[in-house]
Amino acid sequence: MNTQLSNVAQRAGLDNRRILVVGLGKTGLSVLAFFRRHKIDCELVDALISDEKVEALADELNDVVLHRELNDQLVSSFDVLIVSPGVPLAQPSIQQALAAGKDVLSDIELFARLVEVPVLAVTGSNGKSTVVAWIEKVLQTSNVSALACGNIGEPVLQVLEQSAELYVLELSSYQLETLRSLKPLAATVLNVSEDHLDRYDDIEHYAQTKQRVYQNAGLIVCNVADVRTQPTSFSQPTSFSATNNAGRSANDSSADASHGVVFFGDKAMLDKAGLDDLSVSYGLQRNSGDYWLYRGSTPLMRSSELLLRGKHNAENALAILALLSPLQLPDEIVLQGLKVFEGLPHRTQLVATINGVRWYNDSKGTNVDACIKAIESMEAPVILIAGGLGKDADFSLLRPVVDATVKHLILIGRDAGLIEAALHDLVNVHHAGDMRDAVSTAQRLAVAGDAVLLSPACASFDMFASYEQRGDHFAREVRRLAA
Ligand code: UMA
Repeated sequence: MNTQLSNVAQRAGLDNRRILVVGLGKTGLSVLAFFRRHKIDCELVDALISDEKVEALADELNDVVLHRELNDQLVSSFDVLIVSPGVPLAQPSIQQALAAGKDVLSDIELFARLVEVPVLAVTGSNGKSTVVAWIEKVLQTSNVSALACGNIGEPVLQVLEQSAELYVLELSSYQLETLRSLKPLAATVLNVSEDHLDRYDDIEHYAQTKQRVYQNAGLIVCNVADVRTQPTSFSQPTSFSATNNAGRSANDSSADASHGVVFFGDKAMLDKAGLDDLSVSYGLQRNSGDYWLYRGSTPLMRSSELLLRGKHNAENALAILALLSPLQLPDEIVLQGLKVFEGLPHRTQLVATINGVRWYNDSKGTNVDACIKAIESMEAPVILIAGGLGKDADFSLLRPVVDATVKHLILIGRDAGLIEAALHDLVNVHHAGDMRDAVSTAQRLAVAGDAVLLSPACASFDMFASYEQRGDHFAREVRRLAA
């Protein structure tokens, strides 16, 4: 066992506390395994778990009490609730626990209390997994042993005991709701667009939750074009001193005093705001036909040297340069790392080209903004497959890009009717019962030169276990066409 992790219960504030782990998905199971390793007792509750899953987990659960209903009586017998991100805090029994002054927290908060190496923290509505995996790649190219974790699919308590010089942590708004103790070396909200409005009062409430990532951050990295990413507690950007922040440990208590704010985005917009006079910024500017990435007024590289397409990915690369700046790595190594990242599966991933039609899997396009970005990055007429659980989104935001680029819209899932209502006057709408039906409809409609894009603008859980499973089904059906 890592000696730094001895006395874990005490350091995590769990000593002699009665602990209830709420939710038994990836997060809950990782908490249980971590507690076993450290001999910390807990009980579990999962109100939605199936009997089949309980049976499949028999080994993991053998000596632990699993409750199947979360109610006030159960909650009253515990001091601490460790709640999985997908379990809404608005549930009455959790509200009751909060009102009673119980410690309601996440696995991320436990990680934050225990981690002893620097953390880079990334949130945003779109692009956060790409940015986190990209940073991990850049650091590995630079011989820094970095591990990506969090919402990207790697529960934090699962990686905490692996040896790493630095963690690159992806945080969802759900994971930020109860987070207090994280002191990231640098943190960003990449962008804020409508998502998860079934869980928040409105987009401002969602943006405020995202901004919790900035509390205690050594360096704040925000988007010049998106005011909701800019820290509300800072009216002006303050000057950034890389030296003040470099090498700071994750739990350095001087963090509060040394906030720096750095902006990234369109260079003309940065120049207009005079931001270079106040701090170094990271800009994108078109020079003789190609976009260039800049630090302040220094050109660094062409965006065409990146393997990832689209202006939004060039902006992601700028955010990465800013987030890595406290580490003071040599430019040539960082730029080389940026150039070799190939992207993640299910993000505008080319699955196949069949008879001149390109088929793209963007199953990770689980909200309207991600779907817009995916359509914008296509250079051909698009046949769009969309639909699923709409999370109360405003699908009319798709109108300009659908009008400009989409020639057929194939709808699946529970909220197909809502999307149809928002777009039916602009585009030919078709309905499909399942993914196989959607793919064969697309094949019937597509001609050489078209792009068929699965970018649902919705969550997947009405038809699939996850966006990955949805993307895998799509890719399998497409490959069947090619066979
Ligand atoms: N459950 C209840 N009561 C409820 C809701 C759920 O008991 O009211 C139970 C379910 O029966 C299930 C368990 O809770 O057994 C599921 O917990 P969970 O939804 O928190 O899922 P995990 O498997 O723990 O995965 C979570 C994240 N999921 C969500 O936030 C919904 C994963 O992000 C993350 O990768 C993982 O922790 C590790 O950190 C996925 C996601 O969809 C990718 N994230 C959303 C997004 O990116 O938009 C936020």
